[in-house]
Amino acid sequence: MISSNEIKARVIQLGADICGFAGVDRFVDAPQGFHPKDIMKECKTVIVFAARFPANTLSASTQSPYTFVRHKMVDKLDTITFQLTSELESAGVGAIPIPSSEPYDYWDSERRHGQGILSLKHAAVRAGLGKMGKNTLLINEHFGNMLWLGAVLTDLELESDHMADYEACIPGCQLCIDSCPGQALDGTTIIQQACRSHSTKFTEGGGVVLLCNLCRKICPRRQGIR
Ligand code: B12
Ligand code: SF4
Ligand code: SF4
Repeated sequence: MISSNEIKARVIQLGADICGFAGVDRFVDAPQGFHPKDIMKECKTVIVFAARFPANTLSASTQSPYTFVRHKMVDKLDTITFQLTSELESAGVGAIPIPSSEPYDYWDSERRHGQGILSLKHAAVRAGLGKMGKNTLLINEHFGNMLWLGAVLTDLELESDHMADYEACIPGCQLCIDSCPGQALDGTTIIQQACRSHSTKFTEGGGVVLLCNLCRKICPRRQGIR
C-alpha cells in the first residue's frame, strides 16, 4: 500500500513545492454539488498541492509575460495532477483529477459567474496549505499568494495535515479591496462579473491577455508572511 510520505515525495518530485492532505470530513460546509463526494462517491482524502508562481512577472511593463506564465502554471499543475492520478490508478488506488482551471460545469451567464468542480483554495485551506486573505486568494506562510493550486481526490484514507495556525491578512489591511479597479472585492467574496470585465482583454489578433492581478500584486503578503 502506498504511504502518505511516498505520495508527498512523488508530488514534490513531479514539480510541486508544497503538498497536504484533507480528509473529506473537513468539507461538511461545502455547498451542495461542490463537495468532493459529489465528484467521487468513494473519496476519503483530497490531496492538494501547489507550485510557486514566478513573481518577477508582476514587474513587467506588459501583462503578456504574466499571462504566458499563468498558462504554463496551468499546464504544470495539470500535468502533476494527471501523472499522480495515473500512478495511483496503476497502484490500484481510486483517484480522480481536479482541473487547475478549466474545464468546469457550472456557469451562470447572466452573472458571468463560474464555479470550479471543487474550489481549490477552500481545499488548500483544509489541507493545511494556508489561509484565505481578503482578496479571496490562498496565502501561504512561505509563498504568499504566488502559488498555482492542484488536487487529486482519492479513496485512500490518509491522515489530514494540521490546518495553518497563522492569520493570512495584516490586521486592518484592506489594500486589495481599496485598489480593485472593478470594486469586485468585499473582504469575503468576489463579484466575478466585475473582476472579469477588468481583468480579461480579448485582443484583435484573437488572443487573451490577463489585464489585472492587482489584488495579488499589491498584497504585502504576496510572497509570504514571515
Ligand atoms: C472561476 C475562477 C475565477 C473567477 C472567480 C474567482 C474566485 N475568487 O472565485 C475569476 C475569473 C474572477 C478569477 C480570477 C482570478 N483567479 Co481564478 N479561478 C477560478 C477557478 C477556476 C474556480 C474558483 C471558484 O470555483 N470560485 C467560485 C467560488 C468558490 O467562489 P465563491 O462564489 O466566492 O464561493 C463561495 C461559496 O460558493 C462557498 N464555497 C465554494 N466552494 C466551497 C467549498 C468549501 C469547502 C466551502 C466551505 C465553501 C465553498 O464559499 C464562498 C464564500 O461564500 C479556480 C480554480 C479552482 N477550481 O478552484 C481559479 C483560482 C481561484 N484562480 C486563481 C487566480 C490566481 C486568479 C487570479 C489572480 C487570476 C489573475 N487575474 O491574475 C484572479 C484573482 C481574483 C480574485 N481575487 O479571486 C487561483 C488562486 C490561487 C491562490 N493563491 O489562491 C485558482 C485557485 C487557480 C489555481 N489553480 O491556482 N478566477
Ligand atoms: S484581478 Fe483585478 S479586477 Fe479582479 S479582483 Fe483582483 S484587483 Fe479586482
Ligand atoms: S492586501 Fe491586505 S487585506 Fe488584502 S489579502 Fe493582502 S494582507 Fe489581506
